Amino acid sequence: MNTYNFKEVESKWQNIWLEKGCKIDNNSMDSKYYCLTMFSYPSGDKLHIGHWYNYGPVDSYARFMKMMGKNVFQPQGFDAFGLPAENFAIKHGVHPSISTENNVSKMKKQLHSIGAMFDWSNELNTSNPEYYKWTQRLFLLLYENGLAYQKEAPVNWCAGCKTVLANEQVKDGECERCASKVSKKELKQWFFKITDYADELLEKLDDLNWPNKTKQMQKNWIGKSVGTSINFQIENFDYRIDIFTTRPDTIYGVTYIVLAPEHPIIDKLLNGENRQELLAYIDETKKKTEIERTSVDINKSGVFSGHYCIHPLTNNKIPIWIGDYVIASYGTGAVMAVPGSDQRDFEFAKKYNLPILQVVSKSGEESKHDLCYPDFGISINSDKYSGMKSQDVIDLINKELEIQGIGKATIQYKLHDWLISRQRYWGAPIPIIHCETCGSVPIEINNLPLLLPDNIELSKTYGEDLSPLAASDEYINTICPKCSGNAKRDADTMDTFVCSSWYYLRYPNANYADDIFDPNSLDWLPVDSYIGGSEHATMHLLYARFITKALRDCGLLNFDEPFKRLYHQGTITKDGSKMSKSRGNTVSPDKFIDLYGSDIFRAYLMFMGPYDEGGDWNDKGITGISRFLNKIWRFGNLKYSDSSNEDDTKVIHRTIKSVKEDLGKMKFNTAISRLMECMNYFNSHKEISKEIKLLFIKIIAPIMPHIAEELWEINKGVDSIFNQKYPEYNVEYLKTKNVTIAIQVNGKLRGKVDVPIDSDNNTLLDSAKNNENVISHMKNKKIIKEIIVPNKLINFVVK
Ligand code: ANZ
Ligand code: ZN
Repeated sequence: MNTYNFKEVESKWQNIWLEKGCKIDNNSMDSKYYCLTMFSYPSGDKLHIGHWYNYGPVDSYARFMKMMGKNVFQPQGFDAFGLPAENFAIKHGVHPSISTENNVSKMKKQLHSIGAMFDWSNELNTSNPEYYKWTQRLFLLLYENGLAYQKEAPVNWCAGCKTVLANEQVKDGECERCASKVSKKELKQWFFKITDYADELLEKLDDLNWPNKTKQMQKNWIGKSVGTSINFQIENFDYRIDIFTTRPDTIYGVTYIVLAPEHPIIDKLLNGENRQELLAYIDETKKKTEIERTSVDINKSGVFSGHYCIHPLTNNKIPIWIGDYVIASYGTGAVMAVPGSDQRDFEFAKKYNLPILQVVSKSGEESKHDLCYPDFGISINSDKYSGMKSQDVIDLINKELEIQGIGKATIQYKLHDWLISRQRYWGAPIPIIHCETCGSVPIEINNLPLLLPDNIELSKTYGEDLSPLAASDEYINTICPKCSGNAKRDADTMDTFVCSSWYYLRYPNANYADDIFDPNSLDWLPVDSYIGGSEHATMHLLYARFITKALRDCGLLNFDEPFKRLYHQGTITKDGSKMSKSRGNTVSPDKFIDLYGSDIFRAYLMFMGPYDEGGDWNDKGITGISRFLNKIWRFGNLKYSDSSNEDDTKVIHRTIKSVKEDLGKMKFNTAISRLMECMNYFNSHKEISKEIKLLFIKIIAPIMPHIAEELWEINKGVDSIFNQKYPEYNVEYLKTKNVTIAIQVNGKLRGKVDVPIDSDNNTLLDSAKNNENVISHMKNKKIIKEIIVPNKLINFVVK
């Protein structure tokens, strides 16, 4: 037997697989299985171990499903537009198209070394005009259907990246990427109307086979809140303030109104003598982040506006304040403050000496001290509602307000429309022309793609609200398609999350030239298993769900949800913190591939821990997997025995059963443990039956595909091992022999029990203690000692 030459064997099979193809098979659609890992992002560096951890084990799963008789489609591609790629290009002084191409080719080489069954004939690259042409088409579809619109909006502005960020990209008031402080700025921006789908996005979550935590995160992100909007008339002014409350039952406890500093009505209230003070205060709050403003432990601040409202039910005068704890973008940007029932209002009232009224209490009695009782209870000091359960009062108040025309039940969502325009270069240009006469005019499909010009100087600073594209006269100036007058192209590009919101629809026929995707390949959808990091729980996964629903309503799709089943692999950490380029703690897989080969590296990653937990990277254990592989090689080269031995058969069938169950649940680490036990059992064998040998090679094939394919060939298996059925186990061989155990109490035989051979002590004790005669002899006695002789006897010493 030769020693195993992984370099030769692995590259041999990688080339054969690539050539013979793992190409999509559009024939057996009944058993189709679309297995997708999240898009890879060629932002600069090569693949690190974290990427491998996504692609390697998932390929093992895909290979397993193939051997289970599924028609598996596993594509790959590159989410190649975006800020990190642009910044990388600027830093290295190359054009992003060139650096992206370099990065993609490096990544492809690495991906190739995984030896995965990717269908490269359907590769996608979002920065390719043949792809972004259809991203632009998607934009126009949404635009035509009223789901894309432009508006002036306060946006998160990152001075470091010189761009607008989505709310989701702001973490603790800082830019997720460069950690600069994020400030608010008014800019004209493009939005997708995801809020139209808020309810459906929420409701359909229940039907999805997704991790509960992720569903919960989406629920919180959508943030549905059932409440009431109420109109407060401003005294001596022809204006009304609309507030949103979830507790209309507390309306008799309103002692003041608070407006967000950004509230538009403030402008009209600013004519008093405290104008300067108000303006200064408003400026001050703009520097604070939303997190700072809403957090419970930060001191709330505010100023009195000098104006009053009239309470709609009591006609009392109540002061209007401006306060930083009210957020402009939620609800109506105004609240009715009930310091007796709301903690934030309570603190604010204490600080500024505003009255506190109790309108709900637990017992229905008023307490002697000022306090805040935030729960439901019995209404007090609430006119005709006093004495009722406060929860029941909600509907009654809503009715009264509605009859008077000053309020009604409404629903609010935390979810905002998706801001998709970016003042950056490396993205899909927005296919809109702005004409002074005709307004926004969409570019016709026949004129797509609207190409990104490549002669743009990127290292230059373009000023705060100027996209690099706006500086190019050649690009910006054009002719209006409607009136042929002079017009300007939109200068912004689309958020990369737009590119990745629909790519899974195009994969099954990635080269389709006639439309955004091939309607005849839609049988592949929805995706059967989608695997990727949990950091995408809200943005990408919510956007993709929205786009699927929007395209359905445009008549292009006939299903509601893109990803039937979602799985998050765990994260690989290094010394406790997440491996990522920005932290500079990435470990390159290349060295290990070079030293040990792809099979060992892949199996080692899978062996690190449960797949959904990940683990901390260290390479200490990799030699253990290396020894395991050598045992497999020795086993695969054993000479054949004439007949098979019964114990061998039993061991292999038990292994089939547990490994098959584990692989079906992506429990790779326990599957490998079983396989190791099995290999240890066979380690002293000098010969083995051909049947058992081939069975073992098939069981291990999804986990170590190269060595399995090689051993399959050496042992004259037909065709590729991956065209074989995954072995079935025979229940006959799973049965274990029984032995009879004698049960003694204080040394006298009191019973017998049959148990499976080699049962553990707990099983033995449990069955012994269930024997009636034994029970009667131990009645009212205390067990002092339990003596166990495995497979023979149990003796209870009692007193
Ligand atoms: C009176 C009240 C009394 C309130 C009470 C709560 C308890 P969720 O559940 O998150 O929707 N609120 C409304 N708009 C706000 C804004 N723009 N910024 C800050 N706070 C705002 O919260 C709704 C409640 O949060 C609303 O109900 C309002 O305070 C406050 F015992 O109104 B409540
Ligand atoms: Zn025009």
